[in-house]
Amino acid sequence: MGNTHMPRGLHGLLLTATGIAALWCAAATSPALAASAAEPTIVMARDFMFAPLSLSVTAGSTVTWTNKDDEPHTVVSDSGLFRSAAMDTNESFSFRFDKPGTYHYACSIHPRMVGTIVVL
Ligand SMILES: [Cu+2]
Repeated sequence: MGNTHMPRGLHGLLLTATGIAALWCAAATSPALAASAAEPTIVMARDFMFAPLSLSVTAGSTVTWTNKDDEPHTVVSDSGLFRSAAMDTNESFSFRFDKPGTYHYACSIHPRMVGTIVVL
């Protein structure tokens, strides 16, 4: 009696864990899908570059920039649409793009750091 109950519960747990792992794997192994998913992310990591330099998202997407660099960076739209404060290491800034178009931005501290968001 007690012998059959325990393994059943365990089996269910294992199935759940496997399902989550499979989902996670699918997301991790398809960067193209991840880029167009609900939470597109741009990282500032090194070489004073935004990665990716150009990102395409669908209208209504919220783009998050995360600073993984030791230097502070900002994200400032050329058209004045959005402007972040200075982000220190591991700080983030998010902006929701509702209208299709091409949006150029730069880091106000390092003007050569430029990037583009294309909203489809
Ligand atoms: Cu910068």
